[in-house]
Amino acid sequence: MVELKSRTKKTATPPVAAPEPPTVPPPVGIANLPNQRYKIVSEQGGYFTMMVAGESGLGKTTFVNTLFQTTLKHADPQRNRFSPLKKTVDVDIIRAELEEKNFTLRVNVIDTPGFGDNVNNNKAWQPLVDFIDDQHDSYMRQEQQPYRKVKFDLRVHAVLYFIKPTGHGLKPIDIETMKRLSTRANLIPIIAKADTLTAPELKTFKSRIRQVIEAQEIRIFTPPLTNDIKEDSTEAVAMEHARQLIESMPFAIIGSENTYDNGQGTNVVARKYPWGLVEVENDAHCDFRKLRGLLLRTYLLDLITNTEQLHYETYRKLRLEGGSATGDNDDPSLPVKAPARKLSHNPKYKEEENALKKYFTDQVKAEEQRFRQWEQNIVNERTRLNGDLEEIQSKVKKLEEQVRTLQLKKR
Ligand SMILES: Nc1nc2c(ncn2[C@@H]2O[C@H](COP(=O)(O)OP(=O)(O)O)[C@@H](O)[C@H]2O)c(=O)[nH]1
Ligand SMILES: [Mg+2]
Repeated sequence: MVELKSRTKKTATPPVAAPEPPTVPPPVGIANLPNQRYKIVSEQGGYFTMMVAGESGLGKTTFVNTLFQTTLKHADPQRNRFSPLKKTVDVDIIRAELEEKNFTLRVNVIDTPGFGDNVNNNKAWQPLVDFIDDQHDSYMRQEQQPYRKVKFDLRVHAVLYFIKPTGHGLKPIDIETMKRLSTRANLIPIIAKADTLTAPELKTFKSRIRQVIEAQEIRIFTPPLTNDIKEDSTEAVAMEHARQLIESMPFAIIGSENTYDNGQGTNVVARKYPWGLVEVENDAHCDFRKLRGLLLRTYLLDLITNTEQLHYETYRKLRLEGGSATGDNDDPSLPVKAPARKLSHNPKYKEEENALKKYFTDQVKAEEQRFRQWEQNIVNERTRLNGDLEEIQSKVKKLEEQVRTLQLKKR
């Protein structure tokens, strides 16, 4: 695993404390959270775990580096692999630490290189879903111990699903994967490499995706909206901010690890084209700032509480009841219900079972071969002994003959 400190503390514009544009009301920074909630988080260590998912080459790694304004490097590539899932999709765990005032937020990023790279992408979502389920399972087991001190908690608070900027629509694998992820974690779909689409294309693409998400009943994370609030109150401002965020979904994202002079003497994180710069932190160019604000600032606590109170509780209930919360066992998009079902349905176990079967057959074949060889050896030995016996018998005959001749001569 990689331990690193983001440059948050040192840079002039730290990712967590970056000023928001005038159009968006300034959201509450993580250090300014109401005391009680702040306490809850800090006592639990201020952990936030986020998963990035989607096809290779969509800019997931670049996005993570952009988010933490640093290049995350793996010291030892072997140790970064989450071994149980090695065979299909690798799972990299990257740790970062964000500091704001006296508050430290430890961020775990789960990267999933290799997703959807196979010729047959049927069930490509399985390793992602397994990872999320396994974390819930591990947490549940630790909680069931007599001393309920949870030492290891990698429950995923947010899954960023990267959608390819085709401009057409969602692929079946996107829909299937998002469906399954959304019943287990807070799903945030994003349009990758938004700079490859023109503004009108992006607009149409966004609305198409929204339609599919709605039609397929994919439950994406949305900032909570409450009615009955007084106008001009802080809540009203927050509601307006939430509404703006919801309207921008799915967020269009641009990632870059380079900075360029924007012509006004300021260095900005951007992608450079012959016709100009596409700025990551410019709301007119993409939704990067909105997403960062949602993740690490405004809705961080909602993502965490939602994970604990909705997704983890659902998982726990399903596992303990041995049936789904709705009483309907057949929805494949829901988390696994009972260990037996998981065993038989999980390709990981299927693979192990097949390997064991093969091992057993090979062993039996080898033993049979050994037995036949042994049998053959015995036959050979008997033939040899028989041959020897005949030889000895004929020698005896000859000797008897000689004895008789000698006796005759004697007379
Ligand atoms: N045009 C464009 N290219 C990007 C963007 N983000 C990343 N890339 C490029 O896409 C390629 C793949 O990026 P990478 O982060 O390795 O993708 P990953 O496989 O999803 O982790 C690299 O050449 C990046 O420079 C983006 O927002 N726009
Ligand atoms: Mg990558």
